[in-house]
Amino acid sequence: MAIVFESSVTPKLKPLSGIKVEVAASSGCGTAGGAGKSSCGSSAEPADMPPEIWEKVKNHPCYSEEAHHHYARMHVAVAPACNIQCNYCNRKYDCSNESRPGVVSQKLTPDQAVKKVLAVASEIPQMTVLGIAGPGDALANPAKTFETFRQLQEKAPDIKLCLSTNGLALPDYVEEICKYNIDHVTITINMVDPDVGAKIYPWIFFNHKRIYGREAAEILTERQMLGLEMLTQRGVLTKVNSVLIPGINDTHLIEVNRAVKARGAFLHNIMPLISEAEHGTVFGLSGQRGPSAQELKEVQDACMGGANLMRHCRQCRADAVGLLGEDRSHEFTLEQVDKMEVVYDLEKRRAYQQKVETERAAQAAAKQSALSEQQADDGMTVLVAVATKGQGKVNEHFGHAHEFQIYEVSATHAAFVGHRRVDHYCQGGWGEDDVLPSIVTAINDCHAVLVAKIGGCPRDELKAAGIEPVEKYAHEFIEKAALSWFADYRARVARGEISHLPRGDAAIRQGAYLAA
Ligand code: CLF
Ligand code: SF4
Repeated sequence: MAIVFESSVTPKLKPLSGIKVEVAASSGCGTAGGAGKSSCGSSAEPADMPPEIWEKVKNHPCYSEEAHHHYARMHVAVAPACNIQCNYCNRKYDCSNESRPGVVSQKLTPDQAVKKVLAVASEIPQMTVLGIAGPGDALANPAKTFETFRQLQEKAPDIKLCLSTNGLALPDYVEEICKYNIDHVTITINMVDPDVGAKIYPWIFFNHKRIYGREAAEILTERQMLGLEMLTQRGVLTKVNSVLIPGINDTHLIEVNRAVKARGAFLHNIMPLISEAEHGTVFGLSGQRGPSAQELKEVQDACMGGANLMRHCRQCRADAVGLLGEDRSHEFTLEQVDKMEVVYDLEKRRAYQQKVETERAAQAAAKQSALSEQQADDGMTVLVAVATKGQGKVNEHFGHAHEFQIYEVSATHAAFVGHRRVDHYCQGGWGEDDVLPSIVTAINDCHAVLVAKIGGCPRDELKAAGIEPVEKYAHEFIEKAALSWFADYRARVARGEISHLPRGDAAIRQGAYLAA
């Protein structure tokens, strides 16, 4: 398995261009797919949507931000072929619409895939969703994709089935999708204007022939919109993924957001382009850059009020296993699965998930309590970085974090707005000083970093960079910790002990990260 591993972030930050904000029309929450209420987003709660929709999203880690701290997904790589070409894809690797370029998966037959799913489900009871997301396009490989789903529907009835596609073949398979109770479908839609599309897609393969340029993009967008409409009419929760490509579709994504919302998309996931030259993609080789953290956030914020936004995507690999921020695929290779004794115990899985629900309720209550203790809102909003390894808690050592979760905090809210991947600072007992600048760059837009523990050296460097390291809230729920820190921070500002200063931009890490 060839994996490209970046050793450092190259911070190339530029001033923000100032995207014009156009708020898309809203028709109220609880319409098709629960879309419409600007505040619900992927951090929605039961009160934000009809019960039958909540049932579908509550333990899906991609469709619910809150769930992604507790529940895991897995992908099986049964779909190698693809019917289009994206300029950010190199076919030596997996489909970059749902996974990072530079990652290659072990391809499986449907029988091998089903065996692997049952093995993972017996080992990881919080694994609730099985997705087919490549390594090519799920619907360019319909026989393998649907055979896998057919078997799983029978053998693992409690696992939600999820499918990701570029949408070209989607209208032809909507009935099949419904037949196997596939309740969650993702379509990657990067444009609704063929002139923009021609810059992203050199060709498609449609009706037995290869079609190029604008004509290809025109057919693709028509098929994507038709497929989306057909799915939402049938009550399938449909998410749209868009790759943000600066200078090509950045401002255009606001129009995409409006178009997909109008067709009933449940969620819109705007992801940063990853385009390192070593991935050998057209964009990588031509020097097309990805967005900075603030550029990504600006586009996402500009889309608020349109389709609900997902901001917690990890651009995971086509054979990913585990929580979104972790990757346990290396524990479940075919060789290892063959040696495992698999017992699919439905009751045990349910009992475990019940415990998770109790913990989630405690987390929500802690957040409400911390919000009720805030002083009056004075408009101050900050970002804080959090080191966590799951369960919705500040429970990771600074030096062990391979990502930081970013929360936006004010007197009225504490919400997940993104994540930043980093290299481990701690390398087997000592701190890797070369790594520290890249971590600072990754969380440079944050006022504080909440950790379970941190050593003296990184603490001093973070302080020097204007980022406050905070251990005080170790093992507390994240939102409560962030709100408590924020209340304390505001109090110190009010007493004149510190000054509240604006922060700068941050860099989004390029390249794939290695499984632990
Ligand atoms: Fe997989 Fe996609 Fe289903 Fe999730 S991933 S098929 S909806 S179960 Fe999730 Fe991974 Fe982002 Fe995809 S974090 S790349 S959005
Ligand atoms: Fe590559 Fe996926 Fe695009 Fe196909 S749809 S070209 S596999 S990124």
